[in-house]
Amino acid sequence: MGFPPEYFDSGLAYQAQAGDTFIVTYPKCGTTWTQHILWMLHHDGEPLPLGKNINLEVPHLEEVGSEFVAALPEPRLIKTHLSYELTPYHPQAKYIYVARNPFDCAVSFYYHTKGFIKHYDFAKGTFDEFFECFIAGEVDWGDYFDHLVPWIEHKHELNVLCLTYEAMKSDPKAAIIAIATFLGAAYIKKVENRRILESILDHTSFTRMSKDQSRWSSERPNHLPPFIRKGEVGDWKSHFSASQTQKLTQKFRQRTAGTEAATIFQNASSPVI
Ligand code: PPS
Repeated sequence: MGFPPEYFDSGLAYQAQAGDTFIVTYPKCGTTWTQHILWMLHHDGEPLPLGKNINLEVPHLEEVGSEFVAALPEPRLIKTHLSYELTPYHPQAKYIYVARNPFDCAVSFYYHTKGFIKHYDFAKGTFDEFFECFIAGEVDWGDYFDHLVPWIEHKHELNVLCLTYEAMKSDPKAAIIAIATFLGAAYIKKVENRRILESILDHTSFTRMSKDQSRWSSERPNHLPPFIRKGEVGDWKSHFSASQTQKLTQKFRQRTAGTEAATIFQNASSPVI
C-alpha cells in the first residue's frame, strides 16, 4: 500500500477519544464520499475548497499515524480501513461503516491498484489478474469478507452506523440525514436547514465530486480513469466473466451465511447477492 510502516504501526496504537468520529470502510466502498459528507456537515454546508485535501482534513489513520490524528482539532474526523478488531475503540467515539457490494468494490479496487503507479507494480495488470488476488484476499487490507462480516455484526451498537454505498446512491438525502442523526442534535439542526442540506446533497454528488479531484487524491496517469471514476452500482457486469461471477457469488454466500451481512445488499438495488 506504500504507507510508511512506522505510521501504520503508530496508527494502530492510536488511543481513540470520546468525540472522535471514525469513517470505516474496506477500500473503494465509499470512503471519500462519506468523508466529504462529514466534512460538509462540520462546515455548515460549505464544500471542501480547491487547494485543500480531504486526506489532511479527515486523515487516514494508517497513513498519517497517531500523532497527526491526536493533534487534530476536536471533534476529530478520522478515516480508516482497519478491521473491527484493529480499529481503535472508545465507547464514546462514533463509527460510521460503509459497505459496498464486493463485485463493484473489486472493479473499483482494480482501477485503484492500476492507477497508483507509485504504490503498486500493477500498471500493466489485467482485471483477471486482479480478480485472482481479490478472491484470495491477497490485496491491501486483506480479505473483503474478513472486514465486512465482523463490522456488520456490530451494526446494532449505539455508536455504530452502518450504511451501504448502494443505499447511499439510491437515496443520498436519506443517507446524509442518517449520518446527521447519528452524530447528534447539533447536526440534526444543521440538516433541518434547507440551504445546508441542499448544499451537502449537491456538492457530494458524483458529478460535483468529479470536479477538482486534486481535493481527494494525487494525480493519476492521463490514460487511466480518474479517482472519482464511475460511481455506479453494477459496473461490475462489464468486467466479470460468468465464472468470476459464480466464484464471488459462492464466496459471498459461504462467508456471510448465518451472519447479519448475508442480506445487507438485498434491499439496495444491488447485484446478484
Ligand atoms: S478509497 O481509496 O478506499 O478511499 O476509495 P473510496 O473513496 O472508498 O471509493 C472510491 C469509489 O467511490 C466512488 N465515489 C462516489 N460514488 C458516488 N458518488 C460520489 N459522490 C462518490 N465519490 C466517490 C468512486 O467513483 C469510486 O468508485 P468507482 O466504482 O471506481 O467509480
